[in-house]
Amino acid sequence: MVASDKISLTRNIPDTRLDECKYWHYPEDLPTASVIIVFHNEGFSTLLRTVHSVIKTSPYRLLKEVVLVDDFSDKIDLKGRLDKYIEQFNGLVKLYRNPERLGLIGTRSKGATLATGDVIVFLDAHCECGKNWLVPLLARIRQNRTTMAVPTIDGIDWNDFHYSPVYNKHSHYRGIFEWGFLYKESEVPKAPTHAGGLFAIDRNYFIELGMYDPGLQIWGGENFELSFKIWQCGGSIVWVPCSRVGHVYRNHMPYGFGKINPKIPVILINYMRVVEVWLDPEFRDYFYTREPTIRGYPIGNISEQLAFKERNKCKSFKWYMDNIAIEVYQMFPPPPPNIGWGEIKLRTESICWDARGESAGGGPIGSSSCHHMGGGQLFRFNKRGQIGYGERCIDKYGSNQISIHYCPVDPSGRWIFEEKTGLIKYGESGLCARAERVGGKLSLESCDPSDRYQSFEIKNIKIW
Ligand code: UD2
Ligand code: MN
Repeated sequence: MVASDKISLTRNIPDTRLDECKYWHYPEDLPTASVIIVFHNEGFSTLLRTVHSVIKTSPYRLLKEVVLVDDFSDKIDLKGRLDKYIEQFNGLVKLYRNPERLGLIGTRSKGATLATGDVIVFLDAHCECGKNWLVPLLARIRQNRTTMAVPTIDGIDWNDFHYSPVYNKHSHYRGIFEWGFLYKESEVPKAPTHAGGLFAIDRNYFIELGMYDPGLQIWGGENFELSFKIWQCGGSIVWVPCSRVGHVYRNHMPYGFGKINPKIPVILINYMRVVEVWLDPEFRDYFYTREPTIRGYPIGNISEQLAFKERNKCKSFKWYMDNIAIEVYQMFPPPPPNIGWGEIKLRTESICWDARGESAGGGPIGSSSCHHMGGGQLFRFNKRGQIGYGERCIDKYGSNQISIHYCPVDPSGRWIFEEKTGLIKYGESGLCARAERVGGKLSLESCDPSDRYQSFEIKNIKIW
């Protein structure tokens, strides 16, 4: 915010489009747009720079309104000062306030019902729009009202707000996912999913789709819900290279999740709703193999979503995988079943493998007292010898240490779990994992079935 406050609310940003974008012609009779910006405790200057930039870069006759929806912020400058500030826009900028925290997902759906334009365009409250960004999006929707049009996102630096492209200018990208539903991207044509924040869609079409599943809470997963729903039920998503919008990528969550406090992260509950509604059973299993602790968690009523799918004769997830998200199989092959998951614990003592906050490329991991809460002590051991930790994998480090690595594409590894002795062998190297009783050390030593510090069990944990 300190950096943002020093920069003009109406600054110019670089034109990051491909050269050819400057010469494209678009139809005259385009639908009108309502740009919807939902926010919770955003910086005043960042929010208003977004508003100014939308107005400055959009043709007057196509921008019906800018709809701001305040998701129950408590920052003082977002109250009276904001009301006052937007008076200068003479009604073009409308401000609504939630009487309680709805989360970004519910707030966006609410914004859609308040909007009056033909097309709604969602932006985060910390964006800046590039030259002529709106028109190419509207053109795609004019051509096909069941298309969601996604601008290409540039980066705005969190520290100094400098603006730069994040994608290689001459390549095209699209959004995909891995089996834990972490959002990923790959290079190419039509897009299986979208990052979530910035997109344009026909307003009535969005409402016909039931907007977002109202059971999704606060933040996360709504991009997959909407993507799967659109594709499986006959629509499409395109990434539009000539439409560029900058977004401030933050390295932390700047807000809490309000009053709700479930035993598993809200985002995982959201993912589960999406999985249970939109994935066929075999694909659901891939997700739960990757996120095993949450299987069975109560996710509320999804009958409305299932009825929608039925009513609209939406296609299967297999169809979606085979026809739209085709590269997911290659980039993230389905995970083989786990032979075990949970804490990797000494059989005779309460000492567990512990990632201790290390990440891929970091130092060696160790061991510590078992806390049964997952986190750094949650591992998955798959049928093909791979030990997984979140989206990463565990492998040898140096000559006899163990650390976190990026997983190979092929979901297999060198680990062998010997049920009888509890040895965790590193391939045929003759080395086995050994946790020291004190000192938190975890290393690879010569296998010795009589050494009780080499004898492990993989024990399910229950986090809810
Ligand atoms: C990404 C998306 C974001 C959304 C999110 C959740 C991009 C660039 N961003 O993370 O749009 O899809 O994933 O899946 O694709 N907000 C509220 N109420 C809340 C929380 C947030 O109104 O309870 C607002 C917030 O002020 C912001 C918008 O929602 O304007 C998106 O939140 P974010 O910027 O924290 O999400 P982001 O970019 O990390
Ligand atoms: Mn954002």
